Amino acid sequence: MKKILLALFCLGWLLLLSSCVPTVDDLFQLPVSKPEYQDLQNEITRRLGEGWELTYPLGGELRTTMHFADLTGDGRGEGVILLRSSEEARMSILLYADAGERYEYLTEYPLTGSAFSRIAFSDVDGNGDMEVIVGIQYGTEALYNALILDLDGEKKELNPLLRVPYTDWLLYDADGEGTDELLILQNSDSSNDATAILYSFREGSAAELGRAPLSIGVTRPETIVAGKIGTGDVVAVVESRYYVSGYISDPLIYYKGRFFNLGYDPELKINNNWLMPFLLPADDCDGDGFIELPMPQEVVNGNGSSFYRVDWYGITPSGDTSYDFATYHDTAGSWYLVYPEGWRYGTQVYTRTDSGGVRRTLFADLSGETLLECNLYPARRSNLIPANTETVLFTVNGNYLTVVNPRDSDSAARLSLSDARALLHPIDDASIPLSTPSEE
Ligand SMILES: [Ca+2]
Ligand SMILES: [Ca+2]
Ligand SMILES: [Ca+2]
Ligand SMILES: [Ca+2]
Repeated sequence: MKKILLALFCLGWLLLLSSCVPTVDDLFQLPVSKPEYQDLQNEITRRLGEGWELTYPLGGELRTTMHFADLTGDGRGEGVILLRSSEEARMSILLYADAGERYEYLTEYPLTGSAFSRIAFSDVDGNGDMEVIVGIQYGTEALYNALILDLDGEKKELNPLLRVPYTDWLLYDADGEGTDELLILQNSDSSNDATAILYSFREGSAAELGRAPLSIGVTRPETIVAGKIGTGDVVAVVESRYYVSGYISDPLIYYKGRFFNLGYDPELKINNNWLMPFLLPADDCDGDGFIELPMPQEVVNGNGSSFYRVDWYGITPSGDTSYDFATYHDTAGSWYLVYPEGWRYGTQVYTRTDSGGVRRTLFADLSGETLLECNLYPARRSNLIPANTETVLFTVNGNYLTVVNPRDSDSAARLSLSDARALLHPIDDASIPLSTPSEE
C-alpha cells in the first residue's frame, strides 16, 4: 500500500510540475496497473468528463491535485481530490476511502470560489483523525476564506467547523498541549487595522481563544513562523511590510489563557520593539532549539562602507528581551555566519562581486587583520575554486560557499576551518515559510 500511496504522491508531483493545468491525458500517461486506484482514476475521469478539471492549491506546502490523509482515524489514508469546474466559481473536494482492494467514493464538498489557495491536514480537535483545512480564493482580488472540514465517517459527510476570511494563516500548537490551533490574520476593509485570531477546535465546533491587534499599517504578512521560546512557551512571529520604510514583527503568544502581541504599544498601535530595515524571519539560527527575533544594526566600516550585523534576541512572556548572539546574513540571502564570541563589536565586513560573479565576503578586525574570508561561486564558476587554498563548505541554491583556508595569523580571533564549518550555515529556502496570498 505504501508503494501505491507513493505512486499517487508522485502522480501529484508530476501534475504539479507540468506547466499548465493537468488534463486527463496527463493521468493516462502514468504507468497505472493496480486495481486499487484504477477505480479512483475511472471515477475522476468520469468527473472530468462533466466539465470538471483537476486543480491544485496555488500556495502553501502541498500543491498537488491529490492528497492522502487519514480523515477517519483507521490508519489508512483517504484520497482527497481537488476539482474545479469550467463553470464560473464552482469547485469541489472529493473524498475516496481506501477499501483495501479499491478506492471507494466517500463524499464530496461543493464549494464556491475561483481557486484553492492552500490545503493542510491536521487533527485540530485531537480525536485521532485529521481535519481538512483549505484556503479558498474568490475572484482575482486578494479575498480568501479558510475552511475547516471534519469528516463524519458514519454519515459520510464533511462538516464545516469554521469558515473565516484571512490574509494569512498558520497551524501550530500555540499552547503546547499537542494539537494544532489555527492562527488567522485578518485586515479590516475600512481601516488600517489588522488582527490576529487564535482558534481551537473541540467536539465539532470552533472556539476563539483570543484576538490580538497587529501593528497598524500592516497590510499583508510576509512570513509567519512559530517556535518555542526559552520559557517553553510558544510564539508565532508575524513579519509584515510596514508602510514603505521596512518591516515590522508582531510576536504573538498564548500565555495563561490570554492571547496577545508581545511588545505592542496600544497608544502608538505598533510593536515598537521590532521595526526592521529588511525582511528576516524569526528563527533558531544558533540551533539551540529556541526561536529568537532578529534586529539588524547598521555598522559602518573603516572605509566608510556599511553592512548590517543582525543581533538576535530571546523574548519572555512578560515582554523582556535579551540579546543572545549576532549573525552576518549574506544580502543575497543564501548563507549566514553566527558570530563567535568577541566578534559583535569591532568586526568589519567587506563584500564585492568580481567580474566572474564570485561574491567575496571578508571579515576583518579593526586593524584590518582578516578574520575570515568567504567566497560564493555560482555553479557555472565552480571550476574556478582553487582546490589547494579554498574549502567548499556547502552548496546553496546551486552556489558553492567556500572559505579561504586560514594561514598562520597574529589575530587570535581568526576563525579556524573547523570553527568556520560550525558557524557558517546555508539559508534553506524551506525555512522561510511562504505567505500564500503573496504568491498570486
Ligand atoms: Ca482513514
Ligand atoms: Ca480530528
Ligand atoms: Ca494546541
Ligand atoms: Ca535559538
